[in-house]
Parts: sequence; C-alpha cells; structure tokens
Amino acid sequence: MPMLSRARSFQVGVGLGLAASILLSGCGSDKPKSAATITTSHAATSSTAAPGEKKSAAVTVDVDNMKFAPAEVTIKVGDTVTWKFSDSVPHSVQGIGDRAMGINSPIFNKGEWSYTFTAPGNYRYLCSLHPQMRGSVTVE
Ligand SMILES: [Cu+2]
Repeated sequence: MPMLSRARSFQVGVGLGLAASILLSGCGSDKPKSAATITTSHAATSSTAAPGEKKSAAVTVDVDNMKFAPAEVTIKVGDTVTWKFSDSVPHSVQGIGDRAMGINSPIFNKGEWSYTFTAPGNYRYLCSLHPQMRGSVTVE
C-alpha cells in the first residue's frame, strides 16, 4: 500500500501584510497651502492671553491706493478700528445700512479716524467718494 503522504496542501496563505494602510493624516495642522486668503493680514486681534480683564484691541485699516486694506477685519465687541488715510486723493468711511449708520467719517486727505464697535455683527462700509471702495468689519 503506497502511503499517500503527499498531503501537501499548499495553502497559499498570502497573509496580506498590513502594509501601507496607514494614512499619514496627522501632519499639517495649520498650514493651508492655498494662498487664497488675502484678507488675513491682521484680522486676528490681540492675543487672548489676558486673564480676567477684558482688554479692548485696536485694528488699523489702511486707506491707500483706492482701497481699504485689509478690506475685511474681524474684531471683538469693544474693539476699535482705526482707518488711516494715506492716499493722494481724499476718502471717507461710510457705513452701509441701518446697522452701520454710526460709521460715518469726515472726508480725509490725510489722517486717522476711529470707531469703536459695541455690538456684534457684520458691518459693511464704503468710501462716499468712491463707492467701489468697500470694506467690512465683523464683530464677534
Ligand atoms: Cu475714496
């Protein structure tokens, strides 16, 4: 009797070595590579590391070259925005709509004008002489 010892069951056990299934997803935390945001020069106001006392901050918007820069700023309630007029032609800051009624500067050739925002919301404004010049202040 031939001993049929050839019970070779080649189980092709290709154990899928769990390779390369780890998606390295935990890298870039704060590095948006798309340089799409133009309005973030100093949109963030002061450091929030003032324990206890609520300190108001100041943000400056440059009015030059026929535009407000940055055109959009974000501040907190109680913060002050100062518009700094430096252009060769006069400009002003005039709020758009009821909410922004209080924003109404004289016409400046040179100088600064400030406004303190006391209620949250989004405030849009323009230059009364050049209505294409637009800006907004978001108060959080
Ligand atoms: Cu203007």
